[in-house]
Formats: sequence, structure tokens, C-alpha cells
Amino acid sequence: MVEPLLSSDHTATMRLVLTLSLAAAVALTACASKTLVTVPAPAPKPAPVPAPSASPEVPVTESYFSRTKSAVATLSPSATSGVSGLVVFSGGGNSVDVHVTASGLQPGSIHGFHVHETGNCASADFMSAGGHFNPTHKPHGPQDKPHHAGDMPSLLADPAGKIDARFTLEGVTLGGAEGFVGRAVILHATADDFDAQPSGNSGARIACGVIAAE
Ligand SMILES: [Cu+2]
Ligand SMILES: [Zn+2]
Repeated sequence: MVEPLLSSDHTATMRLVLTLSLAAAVALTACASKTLVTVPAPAPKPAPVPAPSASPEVPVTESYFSRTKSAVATLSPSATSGVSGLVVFSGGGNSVDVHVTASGLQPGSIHGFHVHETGNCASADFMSAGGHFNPTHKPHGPQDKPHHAGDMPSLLADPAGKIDARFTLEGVTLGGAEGFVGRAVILHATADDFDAQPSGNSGARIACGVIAAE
């Protein structure tokens, strides 16, 4: 509507300017009231959320657990075995060194020894520890053939009925979802034949311990 501005009629021009000014004022008022009606007041800022309580230097992640370098399990006897001991695990990579000491065994006896999948020694027969730890779904076997991650060498008691044995397990780890920590070690009444499935036919569970990171 610029046409009237070209008119030489001063009055008409002034009327137009006035009209436009009024229109602008009305528009501004409408806009202002619309703003007041529809835009809510800004919400108060929420209080800052406190940081998680875990220390920031120790993130609780898979990679943190997989760096676990040592762990221990105290072997407690079943109701009738009288066998007790200690298992110390060490190794932060893809192998684990194991040191087993135990006492209360028959002199010269041989005993199957495994990591079982569930860290629970609560039941009297230690069946609460479940089967052999086997995250890679292998058959039961000796170290030089396909075997459960939880399969370990059988242990020989000395003439005093004690065990003091050290060995290294390859391809296993202490931490992480496929690690030993949080599982159980079981000492059995008889030797492991490293053949019978699924557990080597090594008899009753005579001592049990839950593996805990140190
Ligand atoms: Cu076992
Ligand atoms: Zn096994």
C-alpha cells in the first residue's frame, strides 16, 4: 500500500501515516499481549545433581575389572571332609598363576580341582557352586586339549595330607565377564579323569571357596 505516499495531498498522507502508526501500535499491543499470555515464565533452574559417589579415578567398568591382578579364595570344608585351604590367583593378562595350599587330606590322595561357575558355597554339598566355569562352551578336558576355562590340574596330597601346588593357566583371566572373580573353587574327593563329561568324574565336593578380588 505505498501508492497513497505518492499523492501530493498532504492531509491524505498524514492520515495514512497516522493509520499506519495506529495499525503498528495495535499490532505491537496484540503481539505483546499474546507474548504475555502464551509464553510461560522460565522455570526455576533445577538444583545441580550431585556427581555419582564412586571415585572418578576408579570407573566401575568392564576394563577396570579386567585389570584385576590378584584374587584369593579360602577353601572351607564340607560337613564331613575336614579339608581347608587357601587359593591365591595372580595375573592381570591372559594367563593366571595359581597357588593352592590345603590340609586335612589322605596322604598320597589325588583330587580334582576346578573353578565352578557360581560363587556360592552355601549348600552342604557345595552343589550351589554349579558346574564347571565354561564361558566358551568347550568340553571338559586337560590343559593341552579343549577344556573348560575352569578346568585345572588335579592335586596330589603329600605324606602329611597337605597340598602345596603352583601352576599357570593359559587363556583365562581374573576380571571381567569371563573372569574367575566372583566364581568358586572346588576341591573334589577323587582324581579328575579329564575325560568324562561334563566334569571328569572326580566325586564329592570336599572343599569350596568363593574367589574374591584383592
Ligand atoms: Cu569341580
Ligand atoms: Zn571341566
